[in-house]
Amino acid sequence: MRIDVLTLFPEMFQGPTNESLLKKAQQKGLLSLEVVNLRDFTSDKHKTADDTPYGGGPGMVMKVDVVARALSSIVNRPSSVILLCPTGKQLTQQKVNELAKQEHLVLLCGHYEGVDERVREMVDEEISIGDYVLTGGEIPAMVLIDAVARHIPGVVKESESVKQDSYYDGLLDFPSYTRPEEFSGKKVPDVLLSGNHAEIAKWRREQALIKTRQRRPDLLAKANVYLALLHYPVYNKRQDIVSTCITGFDLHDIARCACTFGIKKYYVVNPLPAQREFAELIRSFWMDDSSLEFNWTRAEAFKLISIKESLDETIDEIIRAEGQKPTVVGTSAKAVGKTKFKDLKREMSGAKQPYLLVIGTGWGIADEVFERFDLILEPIIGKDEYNHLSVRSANAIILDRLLGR
Ligand code: 4G3
Repeated sequence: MRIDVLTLFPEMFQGPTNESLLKKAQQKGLLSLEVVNLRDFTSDKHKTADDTPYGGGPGMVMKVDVVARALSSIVNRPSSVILLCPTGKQLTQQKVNELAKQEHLVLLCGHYEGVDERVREMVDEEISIGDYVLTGGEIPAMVLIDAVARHIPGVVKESESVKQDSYYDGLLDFPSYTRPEEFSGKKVPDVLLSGNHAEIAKWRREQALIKTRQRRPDLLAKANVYLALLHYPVYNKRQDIVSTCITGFDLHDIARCACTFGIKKYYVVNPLPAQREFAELIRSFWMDDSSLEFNWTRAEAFKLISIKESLDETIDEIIRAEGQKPTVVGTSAKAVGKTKFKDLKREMSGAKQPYLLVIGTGWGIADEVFERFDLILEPIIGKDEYNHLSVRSANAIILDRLLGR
């Protein structure tokens, strides 16, 4: 990976990037770090890189022309130009993992009170390392370099150790111990000395969960996902657009699956009034007082069901509940979707924003609905071309891939 840093203070990078793992990464040729002095791109004899703000006020602003010349001096189009500034999007482990996949990054370190607003149009993204102000973007750039470099294959000795990091799988680290076995009366937990690897793995996972629940319950917050079972407009066998019937199986099985995976609401979408009445009847039957007592797990699942006339009405209800439009995710058995399950899983687990997963009945969702989708999931592929899962089975697989542990 290549990283170019544009800064007014290149000396600041001397120490931190020339020790330990970052030094080794560069020696091994895994990381090529180029620190460029912005002052070399000034145009007057005083080498002025900053100036007073138009409109008055305290502080200095970094000049746009200096930054522009420095950026155009970089050969090979970089994958991403990043400005480190307090108003950027916060750097997270997820973001680090994304950046680590890129070939070439350019990091622009703002200084003083900031940069000329027109600089922001020249960068691909703005990143902040946290909600506080520093004297410059240099330390944030070093933080980013360090975090990203750990993910270049070969930099950290055991790639397993990166996978065990805090945040990697959304949990904090489990506790670690090394010799001595007893220190000031405090002993290492017996299970770690047992040699039973299965027991040790189980204990570590439990401890990570306990610690995360205590210290960072926000990390365990569930993804914000809604589900819609669409009965119209869908195709029949002859490619006519039809409305399909609501089935008892789909109400029961998908509701229980939705409940198991923490779906917020399961919308059953059908424009036919008689069909909706039928679904309401089944719903109220399984949710009356005696059922609640007799089979509360089923009643619990049925609470998730909401019967709607159209996809529009469904999306409107989510907007009203969440205060924002959900990302609408389509599914199809045909190879039209390009979004990988594991990518969407990652995206959803960190996100606060709502998602609406749309699953279709009949012979597939009509083409006109696909324009409404922000993303379309890749199809589920079995052993060969035979690809006729029931919507209940497909839903179970999809929810497990996206929301299962
Ligand atoms: C204002 C980044 C200040 C605008 C930079 C650069 C904090 C962070 C600066 C600008 C910074 C951070 C320099 N302070 N939280 N100061 O990542 O472009």
